[in-house]
Amino acid sequence: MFYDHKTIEQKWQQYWQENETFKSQQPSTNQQQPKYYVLDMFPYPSGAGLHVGHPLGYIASDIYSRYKRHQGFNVLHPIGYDSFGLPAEQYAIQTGQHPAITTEQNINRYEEQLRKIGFSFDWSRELRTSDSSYYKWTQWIFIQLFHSWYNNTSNKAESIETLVQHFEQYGTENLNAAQTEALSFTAEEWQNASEEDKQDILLNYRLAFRAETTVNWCPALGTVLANDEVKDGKSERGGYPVYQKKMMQWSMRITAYSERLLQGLDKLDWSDAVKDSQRNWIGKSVGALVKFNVLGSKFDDTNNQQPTTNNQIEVFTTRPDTIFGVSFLTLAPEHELVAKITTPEQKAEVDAYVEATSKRSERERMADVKNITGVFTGAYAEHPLTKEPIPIWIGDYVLAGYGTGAVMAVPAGDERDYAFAKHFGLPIKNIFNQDISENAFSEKEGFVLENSDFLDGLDYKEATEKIVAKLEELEVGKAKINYRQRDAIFSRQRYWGEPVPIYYKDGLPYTLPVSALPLELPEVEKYLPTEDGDPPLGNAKNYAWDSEKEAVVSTDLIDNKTIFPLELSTMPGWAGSSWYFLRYMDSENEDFFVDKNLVDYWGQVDLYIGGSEHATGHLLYSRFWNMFLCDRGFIYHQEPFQKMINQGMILGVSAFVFRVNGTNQLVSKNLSKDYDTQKIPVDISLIQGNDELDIEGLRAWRTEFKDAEFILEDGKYICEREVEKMSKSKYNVVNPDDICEEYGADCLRLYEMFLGPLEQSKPWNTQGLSGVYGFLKKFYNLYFDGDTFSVSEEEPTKEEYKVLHTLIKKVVYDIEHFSFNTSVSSFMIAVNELQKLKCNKRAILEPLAVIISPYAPHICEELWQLLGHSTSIEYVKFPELNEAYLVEDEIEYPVSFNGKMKFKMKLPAELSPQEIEKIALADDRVKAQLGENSPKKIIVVPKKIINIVS
Ligand code: ANZ
Repeated sequence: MFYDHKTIEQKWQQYWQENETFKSQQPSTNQQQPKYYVLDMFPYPSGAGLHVGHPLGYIASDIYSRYKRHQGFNVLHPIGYDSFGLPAEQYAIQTGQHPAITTEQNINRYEEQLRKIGFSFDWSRELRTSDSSYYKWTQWIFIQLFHSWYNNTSNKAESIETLVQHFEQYGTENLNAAQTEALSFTAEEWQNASEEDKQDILLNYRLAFRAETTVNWCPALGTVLANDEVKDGKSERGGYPVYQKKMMQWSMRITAYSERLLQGLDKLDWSDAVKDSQRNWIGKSVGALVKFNVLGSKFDDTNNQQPTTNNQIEVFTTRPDTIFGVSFLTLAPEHELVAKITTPEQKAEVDAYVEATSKRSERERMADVKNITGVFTGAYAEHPLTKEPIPIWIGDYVLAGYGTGAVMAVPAGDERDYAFAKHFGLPIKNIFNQDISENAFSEKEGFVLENSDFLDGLDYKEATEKIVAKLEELEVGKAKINYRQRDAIFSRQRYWGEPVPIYYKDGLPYTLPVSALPLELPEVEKYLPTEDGDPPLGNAKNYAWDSEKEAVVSTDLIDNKTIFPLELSTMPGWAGSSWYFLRYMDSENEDFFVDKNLVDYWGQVDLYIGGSEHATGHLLYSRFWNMFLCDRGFIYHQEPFQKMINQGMILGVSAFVFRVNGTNQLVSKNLSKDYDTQKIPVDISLIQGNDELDIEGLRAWRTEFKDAEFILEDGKYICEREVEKMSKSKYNVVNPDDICEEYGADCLRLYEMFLGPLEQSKPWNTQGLSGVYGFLKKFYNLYFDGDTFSVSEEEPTKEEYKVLHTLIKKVVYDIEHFSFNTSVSSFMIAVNELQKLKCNKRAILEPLAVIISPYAPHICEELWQLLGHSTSIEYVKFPELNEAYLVEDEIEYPVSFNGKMKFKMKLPAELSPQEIEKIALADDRVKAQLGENSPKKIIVVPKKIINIVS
């Protein structure tokens, strides 16, 4: 029978849509079905549509979802769109087209493509982060963060009200809070403070707060970028230069959660690679803070060379045990004490150096280990233990934003300090405090660190403890844990993002009332920043807050009495994606972001599939917001994603032609080495078999090739091929629509899985599809006799049952271990064997369709219907393994004579050793081997061997 994939697939896609086959059940109290939540990372709907690399993870999660439905779970398998973002905005800047229109078009295209692949999504829960019904709740979460602080004592976020109560009663006494800077005031001072001062103080503790921060400013994009959006000093999108700039920005106090984000990783079933990159990003360092008093310089009349407590340099060190080896101090050029302590002689040099450093980004400074630069300030500090004077330098290898922005330099223990000391001829001390400049570093053994008397005989840990105790006793230092992770900057100077629900009164931020949400994105004439340098929302005519009417009104009406300016920046890309997994549980709720009962029922995402490139962005921010919402009692799980699998990439096979430099000649691959050429990527649709170029096609593809001359080999133009990331910009994408058209979605699904283990990267090869297509035809035809559908009601043979149950065992194991590629080969083996056995028995073919259906759902639905069923195959119980069918009934024994195997003998499996011995001795072949000899001994190992000693 002809396997008409097109008709079959269209028919079932329509059936699923009309019948809402994959809609998850909302739990009701009398029927508590076990749940399973399978989530894909939702896509940004780009204009380029999907290529075959995109669905890889979706196919895997779809197989798993369908398998879980067969097992009786109420599966939540939703889809939506991360639909705010830069490309739509840039397109809007270029064309004036509203980003909402482009986004809508792209989403429609995505949906069409996704439906064609037959995914079992619950489409009724589809969400879009750019819909105001969704971002209303993103704004609501922002408001909750604004009205919360982090109490280090209770170790969780609390309502800002509890902080205000603390201030009312105790001021800052006994307060242990996550904060921008340490403040100190009494209850009375708080009570007497003005409203503005109070608001200003609270900003120091809010989890969403404003502060002056050094940001990655990208003038070409007109916006601030997150660290993970910057690669090598350039914007990831567009490759524009990025500069460091100080700006007032909204930030999220994610650092309050550093330790919990770190500890939580231990319990997650994620890859080590992703966990490690989060650990590195958080960057926990255990060490100490140590204070060094700056010695009054001789130019300071009041305090000639005496220690002064006015100016103290605090350093963070991970190696307090090396304190006797401190040879100098190095401050970051931006350190606030630099201007105060620099001596007049050194001022010019220091100023010039500070100016020069401001032009370099932190990344550049960190990456540049070869170029050692620095300047002496002319000032000295006193060593807290030895009381000796120590020179104070500035150097750009010390970063202003890490630790305290100052280091105690131990050239005998730290490579950068060593290089700095060598470069400037500074002393190098061992930790006896002896100068060892000449032999501090041995090429062979590295650093030479010896213990002082004080530390004699102590190991590193004991020495560290002893020094820290001493510093604490002298009140010049204390133990300290430092995290590299910084607070997350939350403002973007862009149009196409969530408006921040904030207005400004007397320069201070206030949240809009929740009842006024959503604060809709206003219409603007231009999507560029305003002439005054305000973000694009500054162009909006209607974007002011009337606090009496509680409404957005014309910007002209701002009087700063009752009508106030609104925040003009928007939220970053990660806002909407930090909680979408919660919204799917209750996507249509208009009264709350998610109903408590539903979040209780659906709990966590049980399986999350997506790319590992989100390790330190989305996956960290989502954990942070989730923990926060849990702290505030809105949800019940600390961690959003219990298990995660990161799919590998599908690679494209790019094609290249060689243009002879300075000419319009293209030379074929194997002749190109004789010419001076440039390699140019061309569209892979122009390649025929054996890498031959469709020359006329190329001429038509691009005008630059229209009149090109071709230097051929054997009458052909052969292209170079190279495996690289599949991407539209490399002209190597394969569109899944074409594959669905030619081979069908079932074939695409099976083939993508068949390519190799899910987590590995693998190249795409369209030619491989025909093998899988052949399998589908063979499978389909098991159910037909010629053109007639034909299955028999006869009882299957043991052999047929064995094929079926071997398959059940294998596939269950594979799916449960996410080894989807190996299942596909087992399907092929099983279908081949059943074909050989000419099996058309219902008792085999019905379960066979169920087993294959998670992978190739359309064909299996069709067969299921032909088998006489009137409902979808989706909820049929997955066939159960019966091990009895796998037990061998005959064993093939190797028969050995004096240890040498001579022949094999088939015997029933259940015989006893005595019975085996009897049968063996009566066998003619055994008699012939023995000849005249009589056997001395017969060794029978049941189910293994027979050995005859003569
Ligand atoms: C003395 C010392 C001796 C250090 C030694 C290391 C080895 P992590 O692990 O990254 O936390 N440091 C502190 N603040 C710095 C800053 N703002 N910029 C550059 N370096 C800074 O590293 C902490 C160590 O890096 C600290 O411990 C300090 O040098 C340096 F044998 O202090 B150490």
